[in-house]
Order: sequence, then structure tokens, then C-alpha cells
Amino acid sequence: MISRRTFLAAAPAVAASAARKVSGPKPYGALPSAPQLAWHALEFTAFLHFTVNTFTDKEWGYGDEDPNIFQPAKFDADAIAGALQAAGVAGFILTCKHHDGFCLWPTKTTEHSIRHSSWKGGDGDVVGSLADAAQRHGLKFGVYLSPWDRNNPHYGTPRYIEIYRRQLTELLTQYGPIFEVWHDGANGGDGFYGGAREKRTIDKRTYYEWPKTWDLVRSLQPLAVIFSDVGPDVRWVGNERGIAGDPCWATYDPVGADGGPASPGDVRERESPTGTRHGSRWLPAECDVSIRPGWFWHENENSRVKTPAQLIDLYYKSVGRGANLLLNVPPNRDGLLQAEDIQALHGLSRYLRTTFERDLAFRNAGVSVSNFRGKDFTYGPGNLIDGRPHTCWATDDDVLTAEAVLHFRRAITFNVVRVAEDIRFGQRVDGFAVDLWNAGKWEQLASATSIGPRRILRLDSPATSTRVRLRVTEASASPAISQFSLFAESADAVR
Ligand code: FUL
Repeated sequence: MISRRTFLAAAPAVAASAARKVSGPKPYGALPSAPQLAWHALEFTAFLHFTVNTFTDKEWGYGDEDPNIFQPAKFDADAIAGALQAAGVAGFILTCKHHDGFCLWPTKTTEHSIRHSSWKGGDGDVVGSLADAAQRHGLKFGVYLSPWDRNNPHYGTPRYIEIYRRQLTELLTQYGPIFEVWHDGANGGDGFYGGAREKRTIDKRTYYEWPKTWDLVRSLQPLAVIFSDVGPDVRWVGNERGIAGDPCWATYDPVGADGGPASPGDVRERESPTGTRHGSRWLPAECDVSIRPGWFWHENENSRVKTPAQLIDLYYKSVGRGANLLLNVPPNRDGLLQAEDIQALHGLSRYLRTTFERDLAFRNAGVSVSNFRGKDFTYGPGNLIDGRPHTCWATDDDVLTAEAVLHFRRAITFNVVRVAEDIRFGQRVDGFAVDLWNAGKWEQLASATSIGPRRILRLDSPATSTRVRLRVTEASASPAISQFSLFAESADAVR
């Protein structure tokens, strides 16, 4: 194999290495925090919707359920975590309390909980069991705690906010490290409310005093990211189909539905898939979607589980556009994942493993570039193929368009291209193209806009060549690209 340096020396556009060190690119626009950076790296996580609804066959419980209906006779947290680990997720988030108010841990804040179910004689703790199993399987654990509580008699008064914060405190202090705290935007309406059986509406902007609750989360779990329609760390993508916008910017300035300030449950959701180019906040998108029609398990939906081909397509439309995928796989009444769901996950994970296990460019190509920062190899072309997320090929400050060519000794065949920006320096690129050297000239294969933490392009058909080019066609600041990878999905991959 000809080494990278040999290629570079031979590449006319690039002069020899210079000894002097140059400074890094000046960060552009809003930047990710350390917890956000760690969250981006997770890419694909799972959602577990599990509660009384699993047994009542509902999507939204009214809050008047008898705790005894919660009887997952074969509940096995390790089996669930093991199946999710095999599916390739980096972690999962559990509905510790859904809108019905039933708590899956023995909370001291309400009687509407697992402690008052005869299941395990009232000694069960689904949150604790799953948090421990996650840890045993090397998975992150996150909590969903519905702000809307259709059981609680105090819902709608300041007292409930204290209860909500106590519940959050229990979850964030008793179950180890939490990677994500999920605040649902669905809020207020009719419910049991301790027997009142009435409709209660709250002012979404003021009732919850969200900033105070977020401060509490920060103080108890400083490394966790906080999700809601408006962040503060991770934004809802604006639909429940699992599809990010194209482009999908990691920056966002959310606006309320009526043009005023935004809050959880009150956001112009049509703007959430795309985000705001040059927005003032780093607020990346998370795509939540269920593997089945509903969020909870229903027997009559066992035949309507998404196929591996549909899940693969969703992967490209979420992770592939720089968002994270939060795929809901709801446990059934046994307290296990349903066989049909596991089967579909298996198809997805097999595809992801076989496609992405071998990066054809990784330490296997020569790289030449049109420019690199001060000719300092700290920002040199080799960083594109070193497999490390926080080394990058960066250009001089005034160079906004640039190109990098991968040279292979023998022609390679690929149909998936993955590029990433070094987002520590912000989201800088506005457009790029990928070209193939074919019969003595460059031919454009694909083009796209946003990159951010990653962009994965799946070509319609495989391409073969000894040279592949990445062209940054538009950027708001000098590009800082950390990855240029090529993959080949197997010929029998489902579409
Ligand atoms: C929605 C909820 O109302 C659904 O039940 C589900 O939990 C989904 C993830 O969020 O807002």
C-alpha cells in the first residue's frame, strides 16, 4: 500500500509538510456541550413504552387503573437489555411514568405505583431492574417521566410540580448514571385526577416552570442531556415518524405555535425537522418512532411490526441526516420484547453490522486535498480516514470550498458514503458533493446540504473506481471534516 504521505508528496495541489504549528479553526456559531457531544456519538437508542396500558390495551391510560392489572409474569430485564444490545443500540429510555401516572418504581410520591400491585408482592421495581440490566449489558439508561399525570389529584396546582420534581429526584438519584431525561410535550386534558374525573388545562408556558426543573436535572445528573420539544439539549424532530429534515441543522431557535416563546408542548413543529441554519442554540434533533403503529404493545399489532427494510430506511432518514434515532420497542404483557419485534430488530442490526463493519477508506486510501490548514498535518488529510471523531481535515480560514480525493490502489465498490464534521468547531458546511473518477473524468454521484455530526448517503446502485472525491461546495466557515468513509452493503440487503 502506498502511504498517505507518499500520495501527498505526489499530489500537486499540496506542498510538503511544514514544520510550524498553526492554530485550530475558530469555532463557528453555536457549539455542542460535552454531554451533547457524547449524546451525538450514541446515534441509535431504544425507547421502552411499558405500563398499565400494556395490560388495558390503551395508548393513553385515564389514571384510574387498578395497580393489580400490572402483572408482567415473565418480566426479564436482562432478556430485554440483551435483545436491545444485540440490536446494536447504545442505550434505552424507559417510560418510568406515562400520562396515566402509574410509576414503575416504588416511589414515595403516590400510591399509583408498582408498589401497590400484587406483582412480586409489591416488591417489583421495573426501573431498577432495567437500569441494572442496562449497566450489565454496557448500555446507557434514560428516563421518560410524563409531565402530564392523569391520576394525580393535584395535577394543575403548584403542589403537583413539587411532586413531579420529587419523582424526578428519585429517578435521578437512585438508579445510577442517566444519559437522557425525556420530557413529553403532551399535556393537560381530561383525566381521573384522584376521582375528580374532569378536564384540566394548564398553561404550557408557565405551569411547569421548566427552567427550575432543568436546573434540578443538571444538579443531579450533570452529564445527562435533557429532551423536550425545545431542549434545552435535544429537540423533538417534530414528527413521530422518525424522519429528520433534509437539511437537518443541529442548531435551532424554536418559536411557539403562535409566534411567541416556545415551550414543551408549544412549538412550531413544522420547523423542528430542519432546525435553524445559523440558529443561536446547539439543539440537535432526536427522531422518536415506534417499531409498531402504537407506542404500547397491543396484541393486534403483532402483525404490523415495521420490516427490516422500513427500519433501514428510517435509519438513513434519521441517523443518516445527523439526528439520533430513538426506536420504540414496547415490552409485551409477559414483560418481554415480542418475538416479531426482535425479528425485525435482528434484520436491522444484521444490515448495520454487515454494512458498516468495514470502512473501505479506513487506513486504506491515500488522500490528497486542495488545501489544508497552514500545511500543518494536525489538520491534514489523513484525519479523514483515521476513524477518530475528533481529528479533522481543516482548511485555511479564507478557504470555504475545498476538495479531498481518496486514492485506492485497486478499484473499490461502494454504495454508502459517510461524512462527518468535527462539530467541536460548530456546523460549518452548507453543501457538499461526492464524485467518482470514471473513464478519465469526474462524475458527480451525490450531493447534499447539512453534515453536522454525520451525513450518510445511500446510493441507488454501487459505484466502482480507484478515486472518490468529496467536494465542499458551500460553507459558512472554513470546513473542518472529521470523516470520509465508504461502505458496501451486501448484495442481498433488503430495500
Ligand atoms: C407522545 C405521547 O403522548 C405518546 O403516548 C408517546 O409517549 C410519545 C413518545 O410521545 O407525546
